[in-house]
Parts: sequence; structure tokens; C-alpha cells
Amino acid sequence: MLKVVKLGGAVITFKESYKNLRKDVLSRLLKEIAQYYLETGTCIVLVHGGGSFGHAVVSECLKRVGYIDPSCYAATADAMDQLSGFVRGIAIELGLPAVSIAPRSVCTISSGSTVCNLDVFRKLISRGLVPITYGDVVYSDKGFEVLSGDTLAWLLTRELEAGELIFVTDVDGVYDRDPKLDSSARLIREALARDVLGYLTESLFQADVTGGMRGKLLEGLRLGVRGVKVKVVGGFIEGNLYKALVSDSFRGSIIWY
Ligand code: IP8
Repeated sequence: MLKVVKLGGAVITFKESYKNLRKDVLSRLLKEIAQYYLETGTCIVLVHGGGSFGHAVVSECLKRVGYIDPSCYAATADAMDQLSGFVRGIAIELGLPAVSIAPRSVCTISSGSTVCNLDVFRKLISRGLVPITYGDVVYSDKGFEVLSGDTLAWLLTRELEAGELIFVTDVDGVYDRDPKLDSSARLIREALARDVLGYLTESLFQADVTGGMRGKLLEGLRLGVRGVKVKVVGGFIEGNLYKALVSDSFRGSIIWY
């Protein structure tokens, strides 16, 4: 069974400080993935977010120019390649046969729908590689747009028929209210996707240019993902991702699609 793992940008970078990698956290998470991969040989696709690389660059040009112009596209693509280079470099050092695939080479957006040719993923996975991909800037019928790593993770899950999708986030799972703003927020341990979306209001978790927890979960329903176990896992707890990879006993939430 294939597993798709999405490492949130807020987990692997310091979001408030320009192009600043959380190297210790990233290395630990990759170590947990490598341990699981080397023990079980399970096929894995790794997706990561933009954090203070992609998001910082795009937000700056959106403020300055109002849209993604060619230099903004180039700067954002470069920032994401830098970040993915760090992820790939560490992954390879840890024994993962990792290879980066740039979404801008295989995906476009047309009338708001993302269309990707994922053949290269299928081929590389079938030969034992671990593809690393990420949120990116892509060609669109409106010019250029940001394709979020979350959307890509859902598409990969649906198209490659993954059994599990794991979101590694800076919160310890899905809460009924924003735990950063409300200390009485309750962690939802296990639920059906359509039930859990009732708890979350639109205004919650709108942290960056591609939306937060509600958008993340809604996207799976919007894209018609079915029969998948989705785990939302706290990324700052040592060993938690490994636990989520091998079992259902981890700090976080299980959401059924
Ligand atoms: O952090 C966005 O990816 P995300 C990537 O997964 C860019 O939403 C280029 C901003």
C-alpha cells in the first residue's frame, strides 16, 4: 500500500523568518520516515509545503505587483527548489532513494481545476524511488497560480490509489476550535470527514496564501477522495510520525474519507 506524507511548511521552516529552515525538525521527521521505509519497504511519496520559502516569496510579490508575474514565478520556483533541495539532501543521507519532481513540470491549472500527469511518479515508485514533490507555482489559464502541496497530496492520493495520507502539521491534530487561540479546544480523535467539517468554521486556521486546516480537509471531499484513511499528526512531537506510519496510536486525528 502506498502512503503519501505531507510535511507542512510551518513544521519544516520558521514561517515568520525569511527562508529559514527548521533543520532539526526536518531531519528528525525524515529520519522517522527513513526508518519506516527501510524497515517495511512501503512505497512513499513525500510532499512538502512552502513555509518561509515559497509563501514568503509569493506574498511579497502579491503585495508588490498584485499577481504572479514572470519574475515572481521564477523567484518562487527557485525558493521551492532550494527548500526541496534541503529535504532531498537530508533524505538521501538518511538512506531514502529520494528524487525531486517539480509540479510545475507536470501540472497546470485550468478553470480552477488542477490537472497533473502523474506517470513519472508511477514509474519511479515502481522502481523503488521515493518521489519528493511540493507546493509550487504552475502555469494556469489565468497566468500563473500557486498549487498548494495539500492539493497535490490529495491528487497523488486519489490518482495513485494510496491507502493513507498523512498530514504532518504544527498543531497536534484536528481540533474543534483553534488551539492556538482557545485553550479549551478539543482534539478530535477519529471522525468521518463530512462530520468533522461541521465543527470547523471558515474563519479558523487561515494562516497563509493557501488556507488552513478546514481548507486542507475540505479539499479531499472536493476532489472526491474516497476510501482513504487520513491522519493529521503533530510534527513537533518526537517519534510521533513514526508511530503514525506504523500504527493508529499517535498524537493526532484520524479522518475517514
Ligand atoms: O505550503 C504552497 O504550498 P503549501 C507553495 O503546501 C508556495 O500551501 C509556492 C507558496
